[in-house]
Amino acid sequence: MHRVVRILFLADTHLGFDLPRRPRIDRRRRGHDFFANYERALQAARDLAVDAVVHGGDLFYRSRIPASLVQQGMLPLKRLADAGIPVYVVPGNHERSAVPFPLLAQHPHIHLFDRPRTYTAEWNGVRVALAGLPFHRDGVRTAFPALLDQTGWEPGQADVNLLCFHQCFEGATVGPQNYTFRTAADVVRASDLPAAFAAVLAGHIHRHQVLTTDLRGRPLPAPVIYPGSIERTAWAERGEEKGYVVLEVTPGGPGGVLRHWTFHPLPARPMVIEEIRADGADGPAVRRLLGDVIGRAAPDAVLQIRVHGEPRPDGLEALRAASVRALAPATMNVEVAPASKGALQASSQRAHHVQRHLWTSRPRGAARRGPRERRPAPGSTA
Ligand SMILES: [Mn+2]
Repeated sequence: MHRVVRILFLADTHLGFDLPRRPRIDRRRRGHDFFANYERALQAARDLAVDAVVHGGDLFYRSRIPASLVQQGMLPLKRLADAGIPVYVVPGNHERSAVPFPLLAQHPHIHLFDRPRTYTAEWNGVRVALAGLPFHRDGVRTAFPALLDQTGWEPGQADVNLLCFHQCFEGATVGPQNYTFRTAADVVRASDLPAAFAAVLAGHIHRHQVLTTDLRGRPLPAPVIYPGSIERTAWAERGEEKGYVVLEVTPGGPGGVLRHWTFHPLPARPMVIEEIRADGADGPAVRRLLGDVIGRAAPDAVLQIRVHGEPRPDGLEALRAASVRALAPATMNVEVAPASKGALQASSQRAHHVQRHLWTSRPRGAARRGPRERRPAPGSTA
């Protein structure tokens, strides 16, 4: 018998993102893309006949969600569990660290890290212990060693030890400028990671990455795997590939060995930022400029058009959201934003609304920062 365990690991699915029940305006909603990729990843778990699925948190896009959305999001997990593939779920910051849906906990094959705890299982003759904790909002940096103790994990408790959480880890990077998480209160220290784990399965950082060294370049006792989000949730993620990870662990060493991992990309819609110069432009001129950039973008793109300068009044009219959408294919998401403050009253209000809409799902904890750390644009972790 091959003493190998295969686990499909996904995180930050943000179900319900841009999926209003009663939309005020008729435009393409990105929420369906999130659901489609979620289903693709879980279907892969069945096709690959993995031994278990781990969800690294932020299953839903916020904590208060309609019951119908909970049902819709839970159904694919229940199908997996019904098929005999156990599912482990880490509550993320968008679940407020306590998943408000008792359905999850009721299924015998769905296991929730509703508090720091350790689940054990045996697959293919390999005893596996999965220690995990729900998202810890305040000062995880100092709290982490105690939280880890509270999981009840022990060296030698199984052939393979895995650790699951939804936190920033030292050295993780996000955003177009490769912002690096270092010493802030919400960043888990590399030196607090015990040696006896085969791998850390982490959610929260939306960029896929596997960390193998600390900030000084010293090897970590175990790789920290971020599968990243399954779709782009913010402009800061526009260059990132999206997907999930399949990993293979096997006995060996103090807590097992990560033998292999593979990143499986999912189709994510292209996000494009274009700039136009509209100073003094009238309606027809603005529509021409918009038509040019819209025509250049892929028909399924998520497009932001940044406008420089102050157009004439009818040019401003042409920049209203509904007018812009009318110029774009129905498959495209398009929004207009002012390139600078003070310009474009009408569209800047619209842009403000768009940003609030995009960023209301930002975790409260993300606002906390260390004294010397500057944060990237909101939404890049979340
Ligand atoms: Mn998230």
